[in-house]
Amino acid sequence: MARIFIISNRVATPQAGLHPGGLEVVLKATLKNHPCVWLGWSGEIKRHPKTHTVRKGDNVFIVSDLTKEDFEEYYNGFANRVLWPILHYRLDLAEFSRRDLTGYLRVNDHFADEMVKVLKPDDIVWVHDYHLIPLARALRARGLTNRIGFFLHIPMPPPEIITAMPNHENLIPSLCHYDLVGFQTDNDAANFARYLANELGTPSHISRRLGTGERAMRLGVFPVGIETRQFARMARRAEKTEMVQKVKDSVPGALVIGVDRLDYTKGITLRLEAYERFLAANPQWHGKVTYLQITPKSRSQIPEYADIEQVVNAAAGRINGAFGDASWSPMRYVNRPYGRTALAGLYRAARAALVTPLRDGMNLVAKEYVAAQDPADPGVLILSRFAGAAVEFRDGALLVNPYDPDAVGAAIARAMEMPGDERRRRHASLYAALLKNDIAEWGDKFLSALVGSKSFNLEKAGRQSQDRSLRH
Ligand code: ADQ
Repeated sequence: MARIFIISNRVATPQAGLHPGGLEVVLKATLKNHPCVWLGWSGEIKRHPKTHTVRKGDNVFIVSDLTKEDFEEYYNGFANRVLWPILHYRLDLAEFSRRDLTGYLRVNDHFADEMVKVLKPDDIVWVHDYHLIPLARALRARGLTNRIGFFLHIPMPPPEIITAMPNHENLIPSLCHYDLVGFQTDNDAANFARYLANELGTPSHISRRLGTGERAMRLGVFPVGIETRQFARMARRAEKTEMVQKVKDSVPGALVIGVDRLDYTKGITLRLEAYERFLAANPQWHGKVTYLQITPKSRSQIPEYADIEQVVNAAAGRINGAFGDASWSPMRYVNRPYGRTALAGLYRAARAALVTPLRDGMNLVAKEYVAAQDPADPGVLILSRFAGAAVEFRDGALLVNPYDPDAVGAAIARAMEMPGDERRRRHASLYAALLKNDIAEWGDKFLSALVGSKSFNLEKAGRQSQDRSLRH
């Protein structure tokens, strides 16, 4: 029987799970509704790497250890110090080395070798994210003719930025070995289409099939959503928990919340500056508002991440020192991860959320905040116009330019003073957008586009895929 073969850098194995906001949630419906194989890195660094397999129900999880060299070059190096900054429009932070690129290609080859051992001719392959851009090329080089789709969770910048990456001409066109390449927004897809038009001379109309030798690749837009109703239910329950009540009781007046991984793309430093401007311009709010920033550390071995940790720490201290008094701290800054339920309850308790990334593929925090609100007394979402979520939330959120702390500060003041009617109207529009694009259908939307049919039927798709592989 045909299976969905998922490959991503990390795998949410039944024992380990993954970060609660990660791919596990995004792929939950796919894993539940279809037999799947999920392959990727185990998260372990070993001198003698091994591959382990775990089964649960109809699903198989295959994880492979990496060597220290693989980890440094593929993960810390090329993926996180070249692709991550460049795809987030930060050429200034990219540190390219040929050695890291070689390591990146080597690990992609390794995953392709592991896949070849277990892949069946009728499997539908679904590759996730920037760690695995050249994987389809590696699989095709090994003779595989399965349908292979790729989804990029992070932004695709304009060609003027991508072409500044050394060796882009070897790496980026390798996406043409996929049958379908999916993006979060029209803008990302259009940027890639323009890259192909400029660099390879292929037609740039997004929906057109792009002939690349023997294969035809299609582009598509599949904005990631959340499990809206489940998250709303969770928030209602969480509101009553002791932890959330304690936080509410300890805050004089309104709570403003920010939840992000500690990453320079999330705009935390400029956001703190905006809060500072809000406090300076609005003394009437002193003692009546508390900003809670929840920010677990990530990728701490990379210097840019260690730097931002220091800058944010210092800014939080500065704000409390300058504006606080013995009975009120204007901000609380915590560095630990919270469970999903606790986060849902805290979102619901907050009068406003500050989601101001400098660039973000989608941003699920914005969506979770909206789902968690009480429709009768909802909070206000202050959202960067540079988050993918701004496309769906254009009407209901206060859209801001995260590079303009005065404007973001003014948006905080507006959110604090917004009348109930306007808050309810905005929230209804945001919630309707969430319901329209629930994550439960996301996987099947992508997979039906990959197999070229209106709805997704694995058995039929498997047969088509096998016929195709026999023809080759
Ligand atoms: P991320 O960059 O990780 O994802 P985001 O979409 O905001 O960003 O998802 C973060 C998830 O982590 C959310 O579900 C959030 O609840 C959770 N989280 C954040 N801080 C947390 C904390 N302190 N404790 C517990 N959980 C926390 C990438 C792209 C995004 C894209 C997603 C999905 O960068 O743009 O939206 O993939 O495609």
